[in-house]
Amino acid sequence: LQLGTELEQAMAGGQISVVFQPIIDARTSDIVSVETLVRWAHPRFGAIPPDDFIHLAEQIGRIGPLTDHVLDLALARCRRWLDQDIALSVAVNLSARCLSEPDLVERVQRALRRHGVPGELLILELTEGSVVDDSVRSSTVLADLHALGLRLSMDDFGTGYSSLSQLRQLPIDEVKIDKSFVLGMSTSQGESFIARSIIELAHNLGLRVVAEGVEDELTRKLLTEMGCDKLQGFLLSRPLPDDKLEKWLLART
Ligand code: G
Ligand code: G
Ligand code: MN
Ligand code: NA
Repeated sequence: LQLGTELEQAMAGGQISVVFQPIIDARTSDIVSVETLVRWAHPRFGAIPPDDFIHLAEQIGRIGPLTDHVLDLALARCRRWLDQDIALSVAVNLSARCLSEPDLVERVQRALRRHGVPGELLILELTEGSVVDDSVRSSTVLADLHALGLRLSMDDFGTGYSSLSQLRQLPIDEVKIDKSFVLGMSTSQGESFIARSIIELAHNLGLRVVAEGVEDELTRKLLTEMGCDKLQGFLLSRPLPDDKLEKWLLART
């Protein structure tokens, strides 16, 4: 819990940064968006994995400020890309707890305004668990976020408990097939079958599909043949710091 008190300081002191992982259109290979992933470079402990400190931030009630910080870094970059005539959507992960913060919608709206980024360029990634929560389902938070023009993406899809009727009723725009299924596709028929089923199901509900964890050409080929809309994974690119992403973008145009 010592780390918890250091978190605030870490944000102010620039120890918390973000990297961006490209997401490409499966058919054209054009880059369509990037997923923002938070990093903590601790002066004594080195790189602390996000899974560790996000959990910690949730426990000590500081996930709100951390999310705002990440959103701020992501939208600042997005604005700079816009200034270079690059209209790249940016995805930010929301932890389950964020959805029950009463001022979330207002904070997201303010952040978009502050950076002059249209809502259309922001994607919020939600976990299945968070939208299954009764209080979230019965609230208008998802609809209110959607009304800002941004897109909602269901992350880690296939691992949680969201039902078909929820997918249909909630204002979700896309699903991300969990990497546990995608990683096994080149060696296991079972995983391929799951991926194919998710794609078909999502398309029937009018949703786009992103596959994460694409690590090899065979998987890329299979997913593209199945009609998967977008691809993300180490085969295409690892998460990159801003300057490396810019080089990656330049090298592809
Ligand atoms: O970044 P990495 O590649 O190690 O991600 C590990 C986990 O941490 C993933 O589940 C990812 O969704 C989560 N994660 C990364 N950045 C953020 C963030 O800014 N907010 C939240 N809530 N989760 C994040
Ligand atoms: O939970 P979420 O989907 O937001 O997490 C994204 C996580 O997936 C990050 O930790 C990111 O580094 C990781 N990731 C992205 N692409 C790949 C990949 O091709 N293979 C594996 N094993 N992990 C990946
Ligand atoms: Mn994600
Ligand atoms: Na995921």
